[in-house]
Amino acid sequence: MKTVIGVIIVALVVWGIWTWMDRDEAVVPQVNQEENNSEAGGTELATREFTINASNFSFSDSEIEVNKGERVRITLTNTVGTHDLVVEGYDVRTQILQTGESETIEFIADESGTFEYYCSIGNHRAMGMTGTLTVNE
Ligand SMILES: [Cu+2]
Repeated sequence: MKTVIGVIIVALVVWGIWTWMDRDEAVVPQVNQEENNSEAGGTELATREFTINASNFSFSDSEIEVNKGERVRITLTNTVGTHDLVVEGYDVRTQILQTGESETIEFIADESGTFEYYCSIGNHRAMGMTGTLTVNE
């Protein structure tokens, strides 16, 4: 009889621990699932690619448009002169490129609105080396 009671007590203790651990675990996967979902959303970001040529004194594309949350990839190729590309309001810029050089910059368009991009060399901006990035809500 003592043995039976002993077995029951052990069984209850094991069940108690198992239940407690199970509850504890049940909370964690839910949190992980939410994190995974948002991560999955992150990897599903559409990427918008633009190839822009810079010359004296203009960009080949003066208007580019994306949707909010998309990844923007801009490849700037400098065909002649010394130029760069700065996206105002997004704190993104290429390095200063010499003739024949190119550089790709990438960022997430996480803010909607209209942003000017321009060449920051000398007075190039004033001479018309500008463009508009539109990020639709
Ligand atoms: Cu320039």
